[in-house]
Amino acid sequence: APEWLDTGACVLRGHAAGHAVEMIGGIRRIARAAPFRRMPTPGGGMMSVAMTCCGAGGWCSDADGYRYVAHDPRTGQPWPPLPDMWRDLATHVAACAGYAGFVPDVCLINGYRPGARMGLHQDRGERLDAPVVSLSFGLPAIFQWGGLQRGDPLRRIPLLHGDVVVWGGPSRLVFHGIAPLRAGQHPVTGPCRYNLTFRRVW
Ligand code: MD5
Ligand code: FE
Repeated sequence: APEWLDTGACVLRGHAAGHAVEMIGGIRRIARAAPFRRMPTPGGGMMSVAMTCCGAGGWCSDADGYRYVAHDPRTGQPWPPLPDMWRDLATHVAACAGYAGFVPDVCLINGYRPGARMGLHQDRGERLDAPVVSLSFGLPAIFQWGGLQRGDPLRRIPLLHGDVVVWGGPSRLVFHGIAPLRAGQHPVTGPCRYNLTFRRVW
């Protein structure tokens, strides 16, 4: 049953847990073709989260800014394909949250090690008329959920192995982030957390 965070945004607790082993295998296969990398930020810093992508494009950050690109700048190759089973799972969980007909074309894969965090931001480089679907695997994290203004108060929501978050509609542009990951060991992922976000870019 969806747990509503706000209009348009919900958590489906544990909905992806049964797919974890297969999805972690898929992440390892994708990472052999398009390795996880930490990217520079336009502000001159370095992201603590390591990322890779699959599908029609991937998200890149450098001194010039953020954008989606159709080829992996590290290899010059197209990003690995988005597995059909991943696309179907994202379509299914989006429908569970009331977003029928969501078909993602890009999946961003974030790899967190202890201490890695994601600062408060909005995701606005994609189609804003489509929701985003997030799947979490491995170590738990504290998701920071704000409002439409950067200064709005934050709610701290634990995201555990197998949890799914879907947000769209009036919640699509909320500011959000991930607090620094606490060290630990998870039976499926070891010392890491993985987050997959499914998006419609084109
Ligand atoms: C993560 N990822 O767990 C986080 C949060 C990202 C990102 O924020 O952009 O890759 S996943 C839950 C989430 C993601 C994006 C937007 C919203 C929630 N939201 O608007 O609430 O690696
Ligand atoms: Fe985000």
